Amino acid sequence: MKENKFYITTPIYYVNDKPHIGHAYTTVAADVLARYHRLRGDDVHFLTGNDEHGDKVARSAEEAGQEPQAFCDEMSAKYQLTWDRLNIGYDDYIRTTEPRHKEAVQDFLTVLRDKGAIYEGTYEGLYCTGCEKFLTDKELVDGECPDHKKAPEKLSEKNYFFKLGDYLNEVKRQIEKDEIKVGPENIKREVLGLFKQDLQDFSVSRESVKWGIELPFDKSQKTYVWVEALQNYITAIGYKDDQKKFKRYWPADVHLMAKDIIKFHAIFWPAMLLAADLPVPKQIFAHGFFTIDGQKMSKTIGNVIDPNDLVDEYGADATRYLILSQFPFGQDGDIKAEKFAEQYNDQLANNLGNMFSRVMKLGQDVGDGKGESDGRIEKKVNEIWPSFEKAMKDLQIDQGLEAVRTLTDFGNKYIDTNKPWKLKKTDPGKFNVIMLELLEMLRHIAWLVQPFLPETSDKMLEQLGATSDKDLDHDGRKKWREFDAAKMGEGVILFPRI
Ligand code: ME8
Repeated sequence: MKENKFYITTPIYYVNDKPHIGHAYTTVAADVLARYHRLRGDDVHFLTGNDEHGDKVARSAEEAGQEPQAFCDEMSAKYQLTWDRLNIGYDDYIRTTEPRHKEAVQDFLTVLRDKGAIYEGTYEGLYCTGCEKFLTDKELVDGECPDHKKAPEKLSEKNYFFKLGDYLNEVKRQIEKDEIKVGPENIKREVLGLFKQDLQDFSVSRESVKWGIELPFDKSQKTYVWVEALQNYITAIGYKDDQKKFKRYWPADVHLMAKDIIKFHAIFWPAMLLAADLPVPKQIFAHGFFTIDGQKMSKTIGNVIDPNDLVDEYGADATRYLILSQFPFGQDGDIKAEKFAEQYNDQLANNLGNMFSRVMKLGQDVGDGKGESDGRIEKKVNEIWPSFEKAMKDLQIDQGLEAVRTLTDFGNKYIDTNKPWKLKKTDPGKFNVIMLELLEMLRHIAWLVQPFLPETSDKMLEQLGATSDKDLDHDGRKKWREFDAAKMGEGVILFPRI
């Protein structure tokens, strides 16, 4: 069995609407990290899925004139199709309406109840179905939910509560000590700040909600959608029915999300796990929340970007790249859709694409006899790998991409300075050595871009005659070697200019 396991998750997305570029951002990022760890030879388990219960989904189904389950099936299929089109290589897809999830949730809740972490009470409050949560007076703006621009409903009902208070000190301690690593640093500070507020016991059930999982110890209640949703991270890996798998992958190495749902993940979820005597996640990372042209993405404004439209226009790889390279991973930012074409041309067609074409074309003329190498290309390649790997291990995806860009920029400059097309006639020995080194650099680039641009990476390796590299391990692929030009192809255009 492989030594290192790497279990990474995305949030499970609500099915009340089809996927947009925000969902794609997290999912592509998780896929890139999963692919990177697979390259390293880790035993990767990448989980994504859909959150299908609760009033919000039930109401959307009603508006669509469908039964909730049929509606969920249709919407979940849209997500899965989008992920297929973006080449998302998840290992498992969890839907909260699946029996495996429902049964495991009931087991988990029984454990919490038996351990005395759940008690009965009454809840009165203002509930926003858009957020699927009770809001405090402080959170309202002019009596309305600021996110959904709707007045919340007054609800009073019998409820079961989770004794959050019993676990807060321990969760806080673990976050402070990085036993649960919350990142990036500003989000960790924000989360620690939350402990200063009045964090109250939260309810784990709803009496009025029909579309949900029955509480195992009170059939009049459905499990609060957030409480069961968080459990997907364990129900999917066999918490109930496959202890071997569960022990193999739990705790999660990374829960990835945006900061909108960090409180649920960094405070409520570890508290529930502690109550059940289960290990807590190792790392929780919230990337930034982005706006489109300065505004929050919304159907009403009409600025929602459908990732499928981007795939139609740019293809899967370029869309993955464009989505991820807008701003530093972990920071908020603004996306300007009209800039995509420009970025595509600048960074993919002209930079990586152009260098690949130039080197492949000139490489056709490599002959016998080699002059002396200045060693600069090999040195640069050997420098890039560690900075790339550090960035990827630290979840600095944008820095990983930056490392690749540094190398392609270096390559393009090296070609401009050394003018191999001239050397071909004046100094064939030097021409040969430079071209072989540039080709070897391309082989490294093919591996560096693999997590981001899997199709492009395959095309590059094929053209370079290096597909047998796939049989090597990570260290073998990273090793600088003498390029074998005998097997190379004639080159292809990786990114046609738009
Ligand atoms: O919250 N910028 O589901 P959801 C960046 N079902 N990321 C964005 C984004 C944006 N503008 N919009 C959405 C839920 N996202 C729950 C999760 S998990 C146990 C339950 C991404 O469909 C980002 O990952 O509202 C965010 O955290 C998630 O979509 C919210 O997805």
